[in-house]
Amino acid sequence: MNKYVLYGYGESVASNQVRLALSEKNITYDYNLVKLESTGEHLRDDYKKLNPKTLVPTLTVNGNPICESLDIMKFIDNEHPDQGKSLFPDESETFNDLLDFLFLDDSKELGASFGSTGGGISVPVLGRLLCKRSLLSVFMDYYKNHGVKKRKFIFLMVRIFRGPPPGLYEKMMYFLAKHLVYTENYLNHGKEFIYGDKYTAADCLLTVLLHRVNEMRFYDVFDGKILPNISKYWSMVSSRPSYKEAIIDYETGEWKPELVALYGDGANTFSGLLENNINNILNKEN
Ligand SMILES: N[C@@H](CCC(=O)N[C@@H](CS)C(=O)NCC(=O)O)C(=O)O
Repeated sequence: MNKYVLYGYGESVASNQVRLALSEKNITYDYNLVKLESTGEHLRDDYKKLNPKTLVPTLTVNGNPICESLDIMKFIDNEHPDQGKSLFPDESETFNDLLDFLFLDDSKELGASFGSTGGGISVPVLGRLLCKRSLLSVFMDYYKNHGVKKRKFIFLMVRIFRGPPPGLYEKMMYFLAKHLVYTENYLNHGKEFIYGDKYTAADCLLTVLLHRVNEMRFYDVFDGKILPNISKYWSMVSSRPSYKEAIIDYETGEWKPELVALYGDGANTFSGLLENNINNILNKEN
């Protein structure tokens, strides 16, 4: 029997997606928390040996690392075809395009797909967590050790501006609106899950992205008024036992106080802009 150890962070999109897949497949594993912006544990040599890009998650299988979240999910699905949900039902272009849209591809620009927008809308919190460290130590650590070249610069900017650099969040509100409307239209198929009648890896990816939208307090997205399909889908996926087991139960507690510091007990201050963008896109379509 394989021994699985997952290295991840609670409030990480890609880690949540893998934990959700493991939960839906009923796979047990040991877990190692790797802290990100607040301490930079992922940039240390011992972790970099496992994951040269210095990203989470990593799954080790009998000591051998697999780094990319989608590769981890595919490996698990292949190893355990008869256990839990079958996450990769086919290899069609339609399914792969959907995964591409939802996957956090670190080679894509922030906002280019729904997956990379999940990172983009998190920047206010990431900025506050980075500010737990001095500018100099963030600069040295990211510059010297980060395994993805363009992220060295992005994180440094986010530390300097203590959050999104000017204009970035406005841009993210446009991209997020666009990807939400695309998802809403996709769900017009009227089926229960995003790829049809069966739960798949695409649901693992989408559930986590919607969780991030909710966590960043864009509550209007879920109230059923502007995006009714997404609202219905969200109620269903967030009621699955895997949602609590893989996402809520793994929260580190680092994000909640930062969200309170940013927004008190209210909605994201950019919610109005997001809603305007969604309405503009919907109006153009009609
Ligand atoms: N394509 C990668 C992306 C992983 C990724 O971007 N992970 C983020 C957390 S969601 C991370 O490690 N961020 C820390 C950093 O870039 O310093 C995957 O899907 O595994």
